[in-house]
Amino acid sequence: MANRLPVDRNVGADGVPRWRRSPGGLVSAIAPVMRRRKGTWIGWTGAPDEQLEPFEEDGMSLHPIAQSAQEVELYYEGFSNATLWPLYHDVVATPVYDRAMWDAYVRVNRRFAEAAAKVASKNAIVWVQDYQLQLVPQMLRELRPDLRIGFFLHIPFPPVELFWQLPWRRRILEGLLGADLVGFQLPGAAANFVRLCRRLLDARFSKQDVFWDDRVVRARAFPISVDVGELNDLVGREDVLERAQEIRTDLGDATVLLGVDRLDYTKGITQRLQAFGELVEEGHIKPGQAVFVQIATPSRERVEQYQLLREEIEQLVGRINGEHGEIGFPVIHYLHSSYDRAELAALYLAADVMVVTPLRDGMNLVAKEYVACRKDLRGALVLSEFTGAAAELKRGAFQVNPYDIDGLKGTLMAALNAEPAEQARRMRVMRRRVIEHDVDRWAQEFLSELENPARPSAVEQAPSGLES
Ligand code: GDG
Repeated sequence: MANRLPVDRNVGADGVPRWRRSPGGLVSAIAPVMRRRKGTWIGWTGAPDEQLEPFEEDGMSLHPIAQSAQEVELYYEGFSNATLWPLYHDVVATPVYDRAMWDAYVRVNRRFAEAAAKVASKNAIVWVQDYQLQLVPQMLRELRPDLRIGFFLHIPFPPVELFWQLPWRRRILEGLLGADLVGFQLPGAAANFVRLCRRLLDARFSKQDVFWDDRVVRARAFPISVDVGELNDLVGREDVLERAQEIRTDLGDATVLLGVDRLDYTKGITQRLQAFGELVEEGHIKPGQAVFVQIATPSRERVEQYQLLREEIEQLVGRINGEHGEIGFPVIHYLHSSYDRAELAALYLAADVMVVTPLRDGMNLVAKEYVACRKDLRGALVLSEFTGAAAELKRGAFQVNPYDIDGLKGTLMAALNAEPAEQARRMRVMRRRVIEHDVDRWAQEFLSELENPARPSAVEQAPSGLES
């Protein structure tokens, strides 16, 4: 179960609507797993006021959930993306706390829970995804105590001090505690969750287990990853290799720095463009010698903070190009558009430096995709310390604090100047990690922990290891 189904409807040039896989980390990660396990995906189609029958698409069985236009505004754009999203990302934007938004969140979560209660067979496994559906585990357990329920949070889970702001903090925690297993990207997030259960609900706990309602709720870290096989196939394709070459030629054979992000204020796009702009302004980078390609995939376009961010970034790009570009040589190529996977793979292959500078990010799959695509061992990854991916890739990436613009400039230059041997050494370390821990392994580990808890009965261990 996820807020969105993994497909978007697009109207083709012939006027015929077609489904197309939607962008975003969650879909990239879960779609291959669902296809292989032949499960049913419960989610919203993306269009308001639309009630569709279940259908098959892209090798998956899809079960649509309706949302009214007002629910989209209050539950999705509102509570999910104007309240929880900024709150869980270190409050990098100010969260909105609004009671009507909360009411809609409860209503839509209940609808999802009721749909799953109807669709799931006896003793089925239900895997609930992400911050939009945090109340579903508890609601579903009340309706169907026979189910085994897992929850995975794709974004960071905040520390006690920040979570405490949320007027409905208890309800969210109780919602999550309906699951048997609550998964996070990093151990620190799981620890934040357990600490909150203790502080807010006075729950008993032992290490990463919370004792609640005569059950054990396990909190664990499962760092998500990418479909290495799919990317490997893509970068082995002749047309993708040719396209990568074509991109480089179109960019005047300049050194290519690349950013690929949903247009989101957590991604640190402004900071990286500012740093690059200053390097050009100070003459460290000459127009024509290096170009920055920034793909900014449209996202949450009706949420005000996203509209403001878009204006800010477009002004910045316009200013930098206006001041430093030359005819035929803009210094930044900014593309506010969505691309298919083959084009993304070609871009990754064309990039000398991949620039990933979020202010906070649960994991960041773009960083791992870049690594997975570079079997030629070329290219350098500049990676923010505030991504989940940094925990795994720190030995090979050029790590950076994106708030430190001077540091970012220095790191960009170091990455640009890295010798091929150093690039290869760093890339090899990162590739080993990503190849060994791909998305299949992530899903396997989560699902087998859900199906067969690794430890014997945690309840029996509770008295000895109990902390209060
Ligand atoms: C959330 C968490 C966590 C991007 N543009 C296009 C496109 N993409 C794909 C990328 C990548 C995915 O979208 C973006 O994933 P990220 O992980 O970088 O970021 P979020 O969307 O914020 O994802 C994040 C993730 O969930 C998984 O748990 O890592 O921390 O915030 O796969 O390639 N895909 C296509 N066209 C595009 O234009 N097809």
